[in-house]
Amino acid sequence: MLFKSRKWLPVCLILLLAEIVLSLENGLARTPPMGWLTWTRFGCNTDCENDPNYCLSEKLIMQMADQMVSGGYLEAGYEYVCIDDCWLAGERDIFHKLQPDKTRFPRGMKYLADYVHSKGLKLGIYEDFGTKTCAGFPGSEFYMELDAQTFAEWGIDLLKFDTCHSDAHDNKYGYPAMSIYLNQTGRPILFSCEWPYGELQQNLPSDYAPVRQYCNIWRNYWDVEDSFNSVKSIVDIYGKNNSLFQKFTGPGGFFDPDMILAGGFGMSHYQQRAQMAMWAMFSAPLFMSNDLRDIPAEAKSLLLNPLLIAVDQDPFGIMATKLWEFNNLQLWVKPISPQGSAAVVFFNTYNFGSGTPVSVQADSFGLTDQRGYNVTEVFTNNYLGILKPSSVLKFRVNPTDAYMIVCKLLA
Ligand SMILES: *[C@@H]1O[C@H](CO)[C@@H](O)[C@H](O)[C@H]1NC(C)=O
Ligand SMILES: *[C@@H]1O[C@H](CO)[C@@H](O)[C@H](O)[C@H]1NC(C)=O
Ligand SMILES: CC(=O)N[C@H]1CO[C@H](CO)[C@@H](O)[C@@H]1O
Repeated sequence: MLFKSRKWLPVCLILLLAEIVLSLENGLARTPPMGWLTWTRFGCNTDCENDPNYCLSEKLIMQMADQMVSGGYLEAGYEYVCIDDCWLAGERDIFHKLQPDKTRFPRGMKYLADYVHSKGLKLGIYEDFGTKTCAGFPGSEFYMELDAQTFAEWGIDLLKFDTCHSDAHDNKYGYPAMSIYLNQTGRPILFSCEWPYGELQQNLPSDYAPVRQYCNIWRNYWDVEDSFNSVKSIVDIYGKNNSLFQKFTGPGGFFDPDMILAGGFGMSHYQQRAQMAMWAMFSAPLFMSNDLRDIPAEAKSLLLNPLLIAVDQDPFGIMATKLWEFNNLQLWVKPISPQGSAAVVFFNTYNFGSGTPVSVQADSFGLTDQRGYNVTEVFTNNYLGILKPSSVLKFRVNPTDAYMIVCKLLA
């Protein structure tokens, strides 16, 4: 198919940046945070007796921290090692302080944080705004100030704050309160909120201005699952709410479409790279949930792809614009540095056939500068040469895959 010139003005995006709303001023998440999170791969496996190598334990976290360094992930930008639900003991201690499960985390969280820090990494932990966590462990409601202090004492660097067992009407009070308590500890702790996600689950509308003001990253949709359908459903929500979400995205605060599943079981290599491409286009946090001790080579090189990571980590921190969707093919364009440059993704959601042949003129996706652009294909690192506004680019997009290029404006 041939896409005719559809003019698109990068100027709109510059205006958009100018009116960006307040963000949380803790100095963190200037670019989308990157790291690793237990949930999709290890879930709430607490059975260390029968499943010692896969249960949620101090040993698992330390092994992942080791792998983050030796596998080159830290060097590529993945710095947070994060524990999700199910690390807690069933009860608070006699002083009402949170405590980890003693058999699975025998040396406590301060020890684990020190270990993770000694590797040059940061430690993330999980709690819940409600009376209990999603898995039924003690929640933070009525103890938020104490819990913030406890996390700071332990040396925690990121808090994922869930929304189970709470009334989502209270999120607009509870999340700001926790944000302020975290601030008062004096320790910069990246605040990952499920505030709008809680509202979605209880059919309440979300106001993203305060969310951005009190959180560094925020979930607003269902958990990602290890399937292309799940990834597609998330991309669809970002497409439907594109201009709204763009307004609240930028250094200091980002929408969180949930974990990266490259290296998992449920998606093909093509689907895994399509997910990474879209997340990079959204300026989304990149938290892998996989087993870094055992990762296919293809998935590893995808996770470490420097061009892809550079698009995600672009200092402008803009969320891509969805220009069109036609016959299951979506076109997304993200302005990146240096000014006037762009990352471009063709995302094919069709799951049949041998791919979609595309023939498209560069100015139809915003490459209108006569000086031209250096164009490189992201997954293969193929340099495609210089593209002028009238140049026509021809390629195929595989079913449930993406085609991704980076176009740097020639000075
Ligand atoms: C707390 O908030 C103030 C004002 O927004 C900010 O300057 C400071 O860096 C914050 N401190 C931490 C530890 O987040
Ligand atoms: C464009 O590519 C050429 C050849 O690889 C390189 O020398 C030049 O620095 C690039 N320019 C930009 C703006 O990226
Ligand atoms: C979170 C959010 O704002 N979601 C909206 C995205 O767009 C769909 C379809 O228009 C709405 O139904 C959602 O409320």
